[in-house]
Parts: sequence; structure tokens; C-alpha cells
Amino acid sequence: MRTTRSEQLFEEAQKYIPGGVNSPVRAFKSVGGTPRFISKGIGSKMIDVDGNEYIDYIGSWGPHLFGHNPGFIIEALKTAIENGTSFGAPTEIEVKMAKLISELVPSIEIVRMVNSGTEATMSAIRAARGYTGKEKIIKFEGCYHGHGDFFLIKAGSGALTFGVPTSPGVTKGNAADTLVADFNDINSVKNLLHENKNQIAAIIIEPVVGNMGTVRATDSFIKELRALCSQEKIVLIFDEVMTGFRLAQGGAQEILGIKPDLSTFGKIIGGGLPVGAYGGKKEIMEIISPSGPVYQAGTLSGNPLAMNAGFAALTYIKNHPDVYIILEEKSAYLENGIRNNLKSVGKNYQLNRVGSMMTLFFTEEPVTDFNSAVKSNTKLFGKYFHGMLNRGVYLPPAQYEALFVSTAHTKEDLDKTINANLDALNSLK
Ligand code: KE4
Repeated sequence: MRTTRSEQLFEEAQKYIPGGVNSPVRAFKSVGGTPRFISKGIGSKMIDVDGNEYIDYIGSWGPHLFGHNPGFIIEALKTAIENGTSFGAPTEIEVKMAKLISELVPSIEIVRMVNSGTEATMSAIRAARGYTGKEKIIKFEGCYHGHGDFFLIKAGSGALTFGVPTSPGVTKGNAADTLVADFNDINSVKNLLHENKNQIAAIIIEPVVGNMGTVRATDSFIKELRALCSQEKIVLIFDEVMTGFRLAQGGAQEILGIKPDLSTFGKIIGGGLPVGAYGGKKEIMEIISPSGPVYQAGTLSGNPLAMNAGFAALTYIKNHPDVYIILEEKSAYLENGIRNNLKSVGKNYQLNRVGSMMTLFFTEEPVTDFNSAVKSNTKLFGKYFHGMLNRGVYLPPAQYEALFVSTAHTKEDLDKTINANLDALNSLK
């Protein structure tokens, strides 16, 4: 496969952009090789600057539920752009968007638009702290909530209850207010609550994790977490930046049957444009400026382009609830094909799937949390990734990510992917 132009661009990019990319995972660091510079996306395909075509399972890391450039989103953008790109003043589409989100997600009474998932999660935490008057938060090992300082924290050593920064530039002060529990382990949460009585403002979780690879919260765990938060007056925040409108109209909270106090969104609600949102209970969200004293702002929050693209996406979802049946059929077909291949190569690698999100972990033990996920052989994953890429299948370039099926993936795409998967698995022997 010719990658000359990507190589040239990557070399030049590294002179002007940190690591040559505007988001780290794109640099192929964990899988090696040259990142593909993309020139076009259409439907289920992406074409790189050397003219190579790929079946795309990144979907821009989640936004492209309908594949690249679906007509109804492009039309909405064309109309919107004729009227202007941004006003810094309220517009009707923002009201329609807020109403539609609250219609599709029953737990959302009030919602604020922002410009990224990170802004959404940062702001939700500030709302929870302002509302409760408490300062500490709990997150879960393996969950990613964007690059806000207080999220870049890992569990401290045994004795330490507070966290440790995972990145230089994150202060000890931030780490001291972030506690880290184990996903799917309610006792780890209870221990932190016991050691930090009445100090926890919020618990934030990816109810179906995409960021340690795909791992679903168990029903008992998420139910107990909800009960604990209600009992201890802790704000339960579902980070649905990835799962919102991906797993169901009402997101992961619909399939889990749990109502969080606040939720965060991103990706799909912008139709591929920069977006984020946080919202939930009126009594909490009213504390946000200018209705309340907790400050949060954004020049391009609710901008007409992202709103019109996102509104088109959510309106399509509202009018075509069968989208999730179609996604389930396509995703189950792909899963079964890969499971058959694993049987035929005699490998018990773990395939976790929830709806149209899935991850093939290169470990033969079940993956239910961070510790089991990191038993995966990331070197082997890197070889597998390139085996698939060279066969025209573009997977997320990291073991601890989820791939995304879209409504644009055809049976031909899925069959080609299944065949490439078998060849790539055989080439690992
Ligand atoms: P952004 O700030 O990247 O829009 O959203 C942060 C975020 C928050 N919460 C969840 C559950 C997320 O998955 C994300 C971002 N997801 C990653 C993919 N693992 C984005 C890819 C990237 O960082 O380039």
C-alpha cells in the first residue's frame, strides 16, 4: 500500500504541530507506522491522500452514526451557512435543539450547549460542586472524560485514597480532589465514600465505557451506584459523550434503565461539527450562569452550524427509531463473523460489544474492568491493526478504544471486514 504522501505530510506536520497531530491518538503511537492523512470521507469509506480507500470504523470517534456526509446533514449545513456562521447571540435553533434533546432523553430537563465533550464534563463537575457545596469527585479507572485537569488522574497507591496525576501540568491540588474507584466494583466506591464522608460532590462514569475498550457496567453495579448517590446526596453524572444517541435514542441510560442526575453529550449531537452538551435535573442546572452563580461560558456555544447539523441528526433519529434495529443487525453480523473466525484460528480473544460499539481485546480472559483490559497484548493488537489497515479496514489505532458501526456500512463492507479479520488473525500466527 502506497503511503508516500501521508509520510511527507506527517514529516512536515511534526514541524508545526505537537507530534504532527491535533489529537494524540491520531498519531498511531500505540500501533506504530505512519498515520494516514485523509482527503475524503463518504458513506462508510475514507480515502487517504495516496488514494487508498478504507472501510472506516472510527467514524471520527463516534459522531458519524450515519457514515460520512449523509445528505440530510449536508443539506442542513448548506442552508444554515447561507444565513451566517456565528452570531454570539441566541438563535431559534438552540431552543429547538434543547427541546429535542430533552424530548429524546427523559432525564434532561435543562441543557447547556458547549463546544467539546471535555467542556461538557468539566462544566458538569463544576455544576455538581456548586450545587452540593462539596469538592471531591470520584471517577473510575479506565474511564476517560476528556482532558480536564481533574480527570487526568489515576488511582493512588493502596494507602492513598486520593489520585495521582497521569500528566505533567496537572497539580497535586487537582489530584487531591479526584478519587479513583474500580469500574464494576461497588465496594471500591463504598470504601472511598467511607474514607471521605460527606465530601463527594459527584461520581462521573461512562455507563458503557468506550475508552478502555468497550466494557458495559453490570446491571447490579450501576443500580447500586445510583442508589448510593441518591442516599449520599452525590450527583451521579453519566458521561454519554460517546454513548449518547449511539446506543439508543436515550443512550446508555435508556438501555441500562437508570436515570442519572446529569448527563454529558458530544459527537453525534454535532453531526460531525465541534459540540458538547451537559444537562439534567432543573434544580441542578439552574445553578449555571446566568440563572445561577456557577459560571460557564463559550464564544461558539450553540453556534448555528453545529446546531443545525446536530438537529438534523437528532431529528433523523427521532423520525427513524428503526436506526437502532439496523445498527444492531449490522453490528451483530460483524460480531458473529469475527467470533467464527476466532473459533477457526483457535483463539479465545475477547470481543465485547454493546450495540454498534465493539472492541476485540487481545487477551483470552474476560474484560470487565481496567485491570482485565490491560492484560491485552497491545503489541499483537498493533500487528492486527496494520493487518486490517493494509487490507483496507481502518480500525481505531489503539487497543483501548471502541470501533463504531454506522448505518452506512453495507453487507459487502461487513463481509470484506470479516474476511480481512480472518486473514489478519491468521497472519499473526
Ligand atoms: P472531546 O473533548 O474529545 O470532544 O470529548 C472528550 C470525551 C469525553 N467523554 C468521553 C466518554 C469521550 O469518549 C471523549 C472523547 N473520546 C475520544 C475517543 N476515545 C476522542 C478521540 C480523541 O481524543 O481524539
